[in-house]
Amino acid sequence: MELPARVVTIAGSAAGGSAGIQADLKTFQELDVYGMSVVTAIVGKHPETGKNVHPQTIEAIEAQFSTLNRQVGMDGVKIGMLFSKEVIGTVAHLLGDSAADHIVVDPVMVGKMGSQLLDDDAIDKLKDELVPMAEIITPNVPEASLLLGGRSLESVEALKQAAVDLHQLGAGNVLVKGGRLTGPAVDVLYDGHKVTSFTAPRVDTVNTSGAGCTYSAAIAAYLTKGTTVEKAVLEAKRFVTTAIEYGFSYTEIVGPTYHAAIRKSGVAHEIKVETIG
Ligand code: PXL
Repeated sequence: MELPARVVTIAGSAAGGSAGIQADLKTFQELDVYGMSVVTAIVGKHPETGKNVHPQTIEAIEAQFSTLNRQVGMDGVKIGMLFSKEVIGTVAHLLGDSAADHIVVDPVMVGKMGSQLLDDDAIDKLKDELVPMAEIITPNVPEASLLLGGRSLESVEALKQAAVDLHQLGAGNVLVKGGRLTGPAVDVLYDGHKVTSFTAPRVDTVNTSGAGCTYSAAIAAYLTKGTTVEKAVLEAKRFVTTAIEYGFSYTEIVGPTYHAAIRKSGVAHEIKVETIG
């Protein structure tokens, strides 16, 4: 039997299981790649102190990376929450010294419930050191806006311009995700030559926690398996849109997307792909 491709997520642990490392590993499993992880921070709110982000030490991050790199090796990488400038520098250094390929950078900054997942002073470091290593970056509207110095993005036309401008930062491809706008969920991909849009109908649900993590993890899985960038985005959007359609919650709190949705329902969502520039 052929061994599965190896993908590592370098991201935060989301205790509730919907986002971060937990969403990434569930996605990897569904897409039949071998998942590994480097936990950069633990996210979970202390009931008394209210403290929500518990960063891991640089030593712990280096130890995790070194272990998986020596014991297993890696074919692809998904980067999520890094939290601080120091961690960004460490991860850039570790990846630069490794044979890592297919690097997907999800520039995670603020959680859906408002948790700050990246220090304010770390955005420039992310732009300078990690974005240029990426085969693709996957900002949502608020993240693209912050990466562009606070530009407002309110239309597909603006997303298109944002993707073109963000490409200057040095990533191979830029996917600006328009899920936070109203109307259909339109994401815009720029590969340096061509702009492509990926459109799904809006799913009427609040249970979308971890959708961005799931999307970028799925892109990393497909790229690592050898698909083109356009096909990886298409298949990943089918995966995440179907997961959102079957999203659920065990409580009153916004719940997860359902990673097993395609496997359980046997049907993946249709996505419209168009060249728009
Ligand atoms: O969905 C963004 C995100 C990423 N990573 C971690 C998170 C969250 C949102 O809460 O907790 C670890």
